[in-house]
Amino acid sequence: MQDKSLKLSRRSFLRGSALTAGALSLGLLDFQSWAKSNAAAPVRRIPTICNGCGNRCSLFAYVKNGRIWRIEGNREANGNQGVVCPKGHGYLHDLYNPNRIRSPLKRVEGKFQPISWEQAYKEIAQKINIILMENGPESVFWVNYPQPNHAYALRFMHSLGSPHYFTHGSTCYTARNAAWNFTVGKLPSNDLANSRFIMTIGRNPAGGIDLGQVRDIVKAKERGAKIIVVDPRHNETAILADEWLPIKPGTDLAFLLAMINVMVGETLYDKEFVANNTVGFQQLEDEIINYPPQWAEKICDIPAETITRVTREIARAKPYALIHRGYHGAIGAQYLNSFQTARALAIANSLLGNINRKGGIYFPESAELGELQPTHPAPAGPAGPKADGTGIPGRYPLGSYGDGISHAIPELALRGVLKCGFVYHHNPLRTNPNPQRVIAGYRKLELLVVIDPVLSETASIAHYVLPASFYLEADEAVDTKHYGKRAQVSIQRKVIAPLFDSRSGFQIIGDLAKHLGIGKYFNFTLDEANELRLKPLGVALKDLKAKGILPVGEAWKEGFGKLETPSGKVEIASSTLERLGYPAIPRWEAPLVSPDDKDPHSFRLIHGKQAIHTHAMTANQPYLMAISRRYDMIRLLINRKRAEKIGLKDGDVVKIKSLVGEGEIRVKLTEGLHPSCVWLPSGYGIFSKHLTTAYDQGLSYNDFLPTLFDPTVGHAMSSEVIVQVKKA
Ligand SMILES: Nc1nc2c(c(=O)[nH]1)N[C@H]1C(S)=C(S)[C@@H](COP(=O)(O)OP(=O)(O)OC[C@H]3O[C@@H](n4cnc5c(=O)[nH]c(N)nc54)[C@H](O)[C@@H]3O)O[C@H]1N2
Ligand SMILES: Nc1nc2c(c(=O)[nH]1)N[C@H]1C(S)=C(S)[C@@H](COP(=O)(O)OP(=O)(O)OC[C@H]3O[C@@H](n4cnc5c(=O)[nH]c(N)nc54)[C@H](O)[C@@H]3O)O[C@H]1N2
Ligand code: SF4
Ligand SMILES: [Mo]
Repeated sequence: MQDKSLKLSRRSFLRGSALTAGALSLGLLDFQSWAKSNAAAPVRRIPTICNGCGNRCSLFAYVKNGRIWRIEGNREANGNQGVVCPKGHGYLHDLYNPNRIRSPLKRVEGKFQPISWEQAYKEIAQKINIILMENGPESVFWVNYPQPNHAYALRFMHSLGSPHYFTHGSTCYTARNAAWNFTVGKLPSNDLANSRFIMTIGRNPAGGIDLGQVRDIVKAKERGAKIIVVDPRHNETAILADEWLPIKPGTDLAFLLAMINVMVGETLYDKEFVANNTVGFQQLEDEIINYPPQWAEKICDIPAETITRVTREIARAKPYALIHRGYHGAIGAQYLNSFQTARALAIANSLLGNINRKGGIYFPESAELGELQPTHPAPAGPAGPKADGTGIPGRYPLGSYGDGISHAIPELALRGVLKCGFVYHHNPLRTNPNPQRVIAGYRKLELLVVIDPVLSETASIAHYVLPASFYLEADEAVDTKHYGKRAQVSIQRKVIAPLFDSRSGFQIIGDLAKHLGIGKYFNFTLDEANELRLKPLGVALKDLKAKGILPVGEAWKEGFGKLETPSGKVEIASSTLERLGYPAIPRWEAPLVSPDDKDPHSFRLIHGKQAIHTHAMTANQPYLMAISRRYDMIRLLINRKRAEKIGLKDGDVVKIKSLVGEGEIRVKLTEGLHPSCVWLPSGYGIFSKHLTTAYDQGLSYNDFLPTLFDPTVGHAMSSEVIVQVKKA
């Protein structure tokens, strides 16, 4: 189902969409008749960036008579190398989506009124000034999707004197990042193309799309690499794999500990690498003896002989062998044991001796953008710590201070700590767990300003909504990319004039600053700022504008000197963790909750990306939703045997219920899912009535999740939920 949509060519994708033209009255039909009448018009080609997801692939937009004609991938980009994925093709048409906001909006007695930018800025500034006077700068927060304007958003918050800048990290990746940081000092990449043995654990680049990674996995496969996918679900990447290991969700730590047990017990690890480049191997030897494959089998449901065999196989291919560094599924922010699982994953890689080696886990040469100071002095940083407790001993010492714990914002608002917030390029009412609680928290704010092109769930409850330009309408901040063996710098460019009274994110941040009396920290134009940031990279802005993406920095080199860990080496045992009161070596830790084996209706609810949707952002795109419907993708996956046991047939409607939510959805019976869980695609369940295509289609896993904080990192533990599934 999902694999088919992935294979759709652009032409068949458009043809497929045309079949459902009834639902698309404003889109394709208009476009086709327009295309005919403009066939002879001259074409302009402008390089820019796709904003269909966080990959931000490089592309060329073709424009005719002020309208987007078509897009294609930029071949110079190390990541997408000339390719655009289906959601990129689809999302671009949201430029013309009738649901877009056309001017700033103010909520008056529950209804939105269009107002001018000037009025919006003035009123927002007045209200914030009162809040600042009464509650101090710490009561103001900013939360966003991490994107190229983040440096300016952070500067804005620091100018106000608030530490409360957040990203969505605690619902995505903070456990993974923390684990890699503690082990090797930073987050590495995967040299997939040169690997001879690739294992993915809860990472699905063909569904949670990364175009470069899919291409590189195919390249490796064509050269004879073995590919193993460890996932409770037969995911899209498994289609390329030699073997699928259907693991019981939440138990990857047991699987990895057993792999390490075999590597150590059978001396399959890279002895020279371990001796020269790691600390704590002795401690690992002492601990790992407790976790033989026979022990793990009972927990993770992968036979002991399989664990032993695949460990021997991957070790034979070392150092051209890797376990994917992971992203969201399994180790990002899902389970109580996600941090330890990610630590075990990093340690298993290190034992293969693959750190910063060809075909292994590597550190791309970094290329840092320049600073605005001294030309434009930076504000003094905020005085206090973040109220969410990130980085504070006794609270969330392993949490990322830079990201903060964004799903704690509703709690902090309910406690009266946060009074006023800006939400930019982010939709917490839909992408945070436990929406009732999130709504209660965000509603408690005295002032909520949302910056978005559409009335998302979060925008729908804001006091003011500021219409962000669609990405094709706005020049934005330059950005670096680290895919492949050399860094690149890229830029989002304005391709057409804004269709409505919208503004770029960069402009809105600067405008707000000026109205708030902190304009002295924003006394530069976008071009000036971009030039300063490009300066140390030796790139001229005009060249970047012409090309869209350019290589910068040094090419990658194998091997390493001192790592950014306290010992300068790979920390198999972490003295920092020990000092903070955590085990220096990963130990088995069960997930927080588990389904009741005796209850045939009890399942763990897990989820994942489908290749044609991004988070809760693209379900309002008529072309993409046409594909969802055509391939019947809005369903809950359930293991066939388990389903039959409770009298379910394919296509039946079921009721799912957890402690915090319930909902109804049709099921899809499959052999491709571990029997202990049900799997929900993560791109649906939109409840903003303003998003007319997406509204009330499918469910979101967040509806069923309680508000949880991992006790060390603070991440959302978004698969720690048990649901009852019954025929409706
Ligand atoms: N339901 C659900 N929840 C999830 C996930 C999921 O897949 N489904 N995934 C989890 C993960 S991995 C992540 S990373 C987070 C992501 O969660 P979020 O950070 O909330 O990201 P999106 O859902 O992509 O929402 C982005 C919002 O930005 C708006 N937007 C799009 N383009 C622009 C622009 O150019 N400017 C501005 N100002 N706004 C823009 C969109 O309209 C949308 O409202 O969610 C987590 N939670
Ligand atoms: N199409 C699409 N692509 C995207 C995005 C998107 O929204 N849509 N978002 C981007 C972002 S922000 C992110 S974070 C990445 C996410 O990329 P991934 O981390 O690859 O995405 P997920 O689909 O969340 O999870 C991957 C797999 O983990 C499996 N899984 C769930 N629980 C477990 C478990 O306990 N153990 C194991 N071994 N597997 C488990 C799921 O079945 C799923 O197949 O994708 C990026 N690319
Ligand atoms: S992966 Fe697809 S949606 Fe995401 S940036 Fe690239 S082309 Fe756009
Ligand atoms: Mo993510």
